[in-house]
Amino acid sequence: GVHSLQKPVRKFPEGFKFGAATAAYQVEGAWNEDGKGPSIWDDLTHTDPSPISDGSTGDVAADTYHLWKSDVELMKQLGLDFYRFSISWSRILPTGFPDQINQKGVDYYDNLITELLKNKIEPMVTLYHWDLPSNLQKLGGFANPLIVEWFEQYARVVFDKFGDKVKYWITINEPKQICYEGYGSTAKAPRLNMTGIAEYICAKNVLLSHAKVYHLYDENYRYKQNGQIGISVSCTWYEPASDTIEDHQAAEDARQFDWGQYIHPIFSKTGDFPLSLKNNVRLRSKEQGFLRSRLPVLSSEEIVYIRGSSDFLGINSYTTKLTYRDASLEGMYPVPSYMDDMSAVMVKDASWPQAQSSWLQSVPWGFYKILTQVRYLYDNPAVWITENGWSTSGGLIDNDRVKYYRTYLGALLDAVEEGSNIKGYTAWSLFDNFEWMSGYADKFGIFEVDFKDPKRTRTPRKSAHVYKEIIRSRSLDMNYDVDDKTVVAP
Ligand code: PNW
Repeated sequence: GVHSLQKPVRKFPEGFKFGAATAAYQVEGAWNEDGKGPSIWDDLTHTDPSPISDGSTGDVAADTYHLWKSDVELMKQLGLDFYRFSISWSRILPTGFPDQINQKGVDYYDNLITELLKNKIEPMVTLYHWDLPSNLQKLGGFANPLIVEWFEQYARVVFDKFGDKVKYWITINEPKQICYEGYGSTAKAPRLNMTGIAEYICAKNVLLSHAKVYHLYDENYRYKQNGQIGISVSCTWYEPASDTIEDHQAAEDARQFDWGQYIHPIFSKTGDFPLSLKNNVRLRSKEQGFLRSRLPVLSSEEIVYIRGSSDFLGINSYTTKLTYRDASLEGMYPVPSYMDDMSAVMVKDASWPQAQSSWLQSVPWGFYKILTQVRYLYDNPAVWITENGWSTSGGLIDNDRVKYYRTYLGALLDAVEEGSNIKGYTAWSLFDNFEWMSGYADKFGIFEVDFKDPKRTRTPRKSAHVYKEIIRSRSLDMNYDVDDKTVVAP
């Protein structure tokens, strides 16, 4: 009868939490208001000619600096358990240093946090999502080992001001994007473009900065504030393009360079950088005439200091790439370079659904493989999915985004049912926002933002309605037709 056609409803585990995320520079605006100091993203977007593809800036963005109160009302309507946002370092410490604390900046975050808690939405706060105070970049930013102390001094101010109310902390968002894209290429500020050298120096300093702030919290704040602190790492799945040993090795190298570089030192039993990363960079450095490996050494004290320095692993995951090794392509990458050290070639599979962002294709089984691999390699750590989402060019009936969220959540449930210890899930993003070098062209919001409207009006997309229903029911109803094109939101 009819009942045999009913598919199951897949329940999320007891206590599983749903959230949505933004980051300060991408949404706040008010770039120079109320005493905020400049950051490297203010500097980059104000460069003439603009390197941003649509010439835009985050000067106003989604204007959450002014709209925070009505935004919390939207989050409440959506039923969010938590809201992940980042603090702008230079809004609190305009010079980067703690001698001047900008009270109006502190008030802004205090008001937002208080309003969230009043509405039973947990704040999950990222200390650093890429907007370094300009002064600290002049001093070298993450290429200067002193960043470890600067970051600790900033974190002390944040924990002192907000730590009684915030129970979930993320130190640093996406080390690879900071280091490789910012220091090894021109894809992110500060666009240092010194590949083969700078991203590895940055990697060591990011790991030590993270560990320093973990230990600061662990030793001086945890006993009275009782929260949890982790790091968010972006994880792409690299699938071998064929069944040859070479392609399997290329995919494994790509995974170790991409996220093992940051996860292994913190979450493995042995600590330190992954062996394949150390070997690849050391061998090539030697061939190239360097006297030491371009990958900095972690001393045994540093290895111990970094190892175990996280209460949970934040995973930001979006997509999958096919990976192969081709010896005839020797020399296709500059020497020295991160890509040459890895010696893997990445391609897209044309059959995978393509988002507005060129790097983003929908591959739910790749997300499943990431979660399974993390469970297997690092002894099943507590995991929060701190970002996952899809970009379009606009429109309110975002069926492809709905399909992406539903199929990725299905893959997450597959991993959970096999034992992965996943605590929560975060949609990127709550709002359309400033998508870095792509400006406002790539829209990730489950809420549309009208950037032509001075009021920056927000409108829920179909995906917001679907997400609301998933949160309300704490389940995925497998009878929902993911290819349903109807206009009416469920
Ligand atoms: C993240 N990848 O970056 C950032 O944390 C957000 O600020 C950004 O807006 C969002 O994703 C969308 O781009 C990415 O490896 C990091 O494919 C890594 C990848 C993609 C995006």
